[in-house]
Amino acid sequence: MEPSTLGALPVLYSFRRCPYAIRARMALLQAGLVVELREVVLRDKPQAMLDASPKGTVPVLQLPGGQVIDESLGIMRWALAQNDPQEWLGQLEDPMQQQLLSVNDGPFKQALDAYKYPERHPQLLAEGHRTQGEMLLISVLEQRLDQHAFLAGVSPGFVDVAIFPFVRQWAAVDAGWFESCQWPAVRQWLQHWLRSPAFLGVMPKYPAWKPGQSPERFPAPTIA
Ligand SMILES: N[C@@H](CCC(=O)N[C@@H](CS)C(=O)NCC(=O)O)C(=O)O
Repeated sequence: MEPSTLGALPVLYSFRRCPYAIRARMALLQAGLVVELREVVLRDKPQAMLDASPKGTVPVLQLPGGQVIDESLGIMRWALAQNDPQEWLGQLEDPMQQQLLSVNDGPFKQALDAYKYPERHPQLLAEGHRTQGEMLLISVLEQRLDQHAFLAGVSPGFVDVAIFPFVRQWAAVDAGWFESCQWPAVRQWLQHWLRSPAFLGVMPKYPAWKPGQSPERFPAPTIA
């Protein structure tokens, strides 16, 4: 393992706009943890990252002892196992929350990719893929958010952070359509997250990491 030059900090390989990496960083922030952040260029992944996790997806968290966690939900769980100030991990025992996560990460993510890149998924027009996303997840979120401000209940929770970055992408595919769509509670919830310190705190830009460069700390020192 390549030692972190920020002492014994975990190393996070990340990509700023990736929804999986966003939720991992949000959980690290929620847990109050500090890591060395290595911003990855996806078309030119660093060898050190591929050595740690050959499957080549971000985020990847490498702990000082050598353990590697290369699934975003695993990184979220690990972070909150260190420190869980609002007891988010307990929420995962709720089957409804697990169901939301698996729909988001499975069929909804597939519909999202097809909606973003309809030319790669010509079995439907973009609008057809969008309707699939609405039926699979957005309508379910709307129902829930009509009852309380967050998916987890009256306060934000694990599922909110885990799902919001994907809905952010979905809304951005056709922002004009989203602004006038029939999902007002989802729109309000998304607005909350886009303006939240939790999201803004994980979105500062980092230069692409190169071996030997001086290490970058996450959260950025000014907001820690
Ligand atoms: N199941 C993984 C998925 C991560 C993932 O697919 N990340 C994308 C970026 S958003 C990626 O690294 N893709 C590899 C590539 O584009 O080369 C997780 O939850 O961490």
